[in-house]
Amino acid sequence: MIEPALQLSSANLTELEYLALNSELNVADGHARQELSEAQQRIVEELPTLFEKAAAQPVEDLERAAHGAFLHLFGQHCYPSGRVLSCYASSVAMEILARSLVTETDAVALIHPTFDNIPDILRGVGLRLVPVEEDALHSGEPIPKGVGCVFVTTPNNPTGRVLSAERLAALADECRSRDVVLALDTSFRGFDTRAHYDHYAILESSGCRWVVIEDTGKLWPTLDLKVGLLLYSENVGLPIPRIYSDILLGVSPFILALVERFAEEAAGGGLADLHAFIAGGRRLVREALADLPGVTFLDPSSRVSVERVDLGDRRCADIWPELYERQVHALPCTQFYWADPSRGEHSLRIALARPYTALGAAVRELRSVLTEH
Ligand code: EGV
Repeated sequence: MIEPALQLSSANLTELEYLALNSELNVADGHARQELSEAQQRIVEELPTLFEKAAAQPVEDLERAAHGAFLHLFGQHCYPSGRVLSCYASSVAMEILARSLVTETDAVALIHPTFDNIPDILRGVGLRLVPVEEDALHSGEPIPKGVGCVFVTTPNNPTGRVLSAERLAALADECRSRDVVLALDTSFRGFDTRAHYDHYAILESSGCRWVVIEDTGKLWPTLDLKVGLLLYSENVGLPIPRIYSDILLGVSPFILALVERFAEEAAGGGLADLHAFIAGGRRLVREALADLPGVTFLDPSSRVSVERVDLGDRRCADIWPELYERQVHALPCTQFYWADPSRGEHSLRIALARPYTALGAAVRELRSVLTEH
């Protein structure tokens, strides 16, 4: 067995998520692991028919239908339907963006904190990163000098903070006048209606150079059958389609057909049910831990499928061995603070897209560990 303390300090977040995969008390990764709703179960029962449909239809039609159903579900009506690239995952879209950016710039301003594979992918191609604090972003401080791109995760992971329409418009204007690419990762947008204003209407009318990464992977318990979407402005000036072609020919038409069906079901009421389900999980976590001395919830208005818990004086590293022993896996927030890990030392991220029984069991164990510290 690997030494737990060693794993905690040296691992990236995804490596910690691997450790959790076989545990019933896995509240680590942000993937959708709740039960299928009845309506979703019915889609799964029809998969052989869907497979046939996917095999029979031209891929172009399947792509257009899947993109439209997914993006309209969240109010994204003005997306450019001719510039949407389907990827195996949003991280693959991210890699394609990173490789494209490095052909024309050496530095990116990146939201801080955020999920660590974003800075890791950007640094992986040799880009220098300049942190932009969430507060600075939301209060409208000018973007740092010397960068070729501003990258914003909205709603952010793990904080759930959403960039408002007004701030997006101002940022897009600033990017246009300074000739900086504006890149958004909206992987968690499905959970928060405050992120359902039409981002593409704002981006397109600003005239800035922009890229958006969307993700179908966080919402529905489809066993990681999902796509990441990479959209870009006509004037983006980056070799995005060319680099896409280096990496893949396209995604499975079956998955595209599946995305369309799940999006249709969501539009017919499933999305509202999902929002209520996540809100219920969040309540469960807060009610189970609220009376513990020093414990607070850092993101009171968050609606995304993860919840940050501040541990007060306790450090993640102090409780990690005991959590590990009980097979409870949550993420330390350390690595989300990619420019200053110490700021995440006292908080944990708990994934909410789990059956209530599993979430409840994990939080009860966490409570008992926190009580002893
Ligand atoms: C989250 C992990 C990677 C990512 C997990 C995630 N994927 N590293 N390619 O999907 O919030 O737990 O986004």
